[in-house]
Amino acid sequence: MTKRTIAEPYKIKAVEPIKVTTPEYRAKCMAEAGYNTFLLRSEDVTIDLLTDSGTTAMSDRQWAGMMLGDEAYAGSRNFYHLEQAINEIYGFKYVVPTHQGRAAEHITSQLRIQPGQYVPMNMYFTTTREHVERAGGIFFDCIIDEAHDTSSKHPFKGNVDIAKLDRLVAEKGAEAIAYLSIAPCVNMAGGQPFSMANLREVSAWGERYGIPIIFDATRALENCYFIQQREEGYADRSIREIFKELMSYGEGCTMSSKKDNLVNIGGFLATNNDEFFLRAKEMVVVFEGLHTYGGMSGRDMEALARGIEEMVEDAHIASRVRQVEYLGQRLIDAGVPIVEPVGGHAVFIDARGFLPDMPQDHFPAQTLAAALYVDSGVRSMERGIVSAGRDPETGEHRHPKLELVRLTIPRRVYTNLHMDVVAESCEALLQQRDSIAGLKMVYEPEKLRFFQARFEPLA
Ligand code: PM9
Repeated sequence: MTKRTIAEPYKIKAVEPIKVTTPEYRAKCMAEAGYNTFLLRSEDVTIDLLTDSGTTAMSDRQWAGMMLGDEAYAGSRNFYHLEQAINEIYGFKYVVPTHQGRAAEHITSQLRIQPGQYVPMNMYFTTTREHVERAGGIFFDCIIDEAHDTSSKHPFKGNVDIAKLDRLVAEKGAEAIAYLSIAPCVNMAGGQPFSMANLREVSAWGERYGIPIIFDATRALENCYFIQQREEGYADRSIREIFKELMSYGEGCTMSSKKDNLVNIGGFLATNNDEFFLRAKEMVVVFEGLHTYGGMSGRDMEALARGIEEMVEDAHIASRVRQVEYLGQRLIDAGVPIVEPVGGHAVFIDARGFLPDMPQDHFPAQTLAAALYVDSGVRSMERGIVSAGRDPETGEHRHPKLELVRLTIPRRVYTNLHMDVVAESCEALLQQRDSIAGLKMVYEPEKLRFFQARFEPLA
């Protein structure tokens, strides 16, 4: 029997109108934004697939919680709700709230890395690597090779290659490794999960050398859904149980609550390590705010506590990932080259496959993202040479194997008819791909350049 349709497990109570625009108007907006979708005004966007970060629609229960904000400077009751939700669902003892994920990464990197130490990650993430490097650490890619191959259909492309970790220890010694930064549903690989079996091996490897795992837990829920669907022994386990098991292999995590946790702002650092917690608590007051709010208001912490409870509902996560799958399948059917299997939070178009004659130095993914916006008002994001930045030693562009356009699906925001519009626009562009010319970069910020870089058409 074919898979039965799952309807969204919610009803829509409030709507936000979308402005209707023309291709001529959008061409003008794109030129004014320097061909960078981050620099567009949101009101000029028809379907916003820039990111799933902070773009979630909150539930009525979360909005009701916003009215129960305790805005005391110290000891807000909402902090204790948040702490309890994290203790119960993540299973970590201690919580340090932060305004968003990168603040938790900053504190973790500064406290846990000695200059010159390595931090193995299952592929880089932009902000995580930046904080590791700022703390004097060295990023080491330990993801399996299949993750760099858009044609590989490996079901767990987020897996760690233990042989790569062994080689690092053999060359540099275990004391040269600060910790393992392991990300579920690896963003830059196309939202690809790791298996629980692989995580168990990584954890055993770490224990052998006394090297802890600190998760970047940003999209762990979607990873749990893939484990439930694809890994033997997990089909009858609830997402909540799988999630608890997954987190149990970590000493702690950094978290951008703007994703899994179903809120528009927030983050935290959680750990079972007493010493790390004490030092993180001391540091958070310098950079974020008191340790019982860390950059968030009481109402935001209440919405977050409630979001954490809602995120582990099986119906929610199944509907979320299956909407991403729906868009992916529409694109596959239309012949658009995408990263397969389809990831948990986004569909990634393979810009090299889409524009095979364009050199990477002409920014194919950036170009395609700009063309998609002009065609239909769909906003996407470049995840290729621009995002990869420059090598700090040579100053040259890094040339990643993956040159992707990310169509990121916000949680509980769009319907599958919106997905149809996106798929039709990609298909239309594929038919006109010979007329798409590349870009040149005319302004380049030194750090995280993809956010603010500006471009001009080459032709
Ligand atoms: N990710 C994203 O759109 C927000 C913008 S950065 C391009 O994918 C991971 C895996 C993330 C992430 C943010 C952060 C940082 C850490 N890890 O944005 O600071 O995907 O809350 O989290 C974005 P914050």
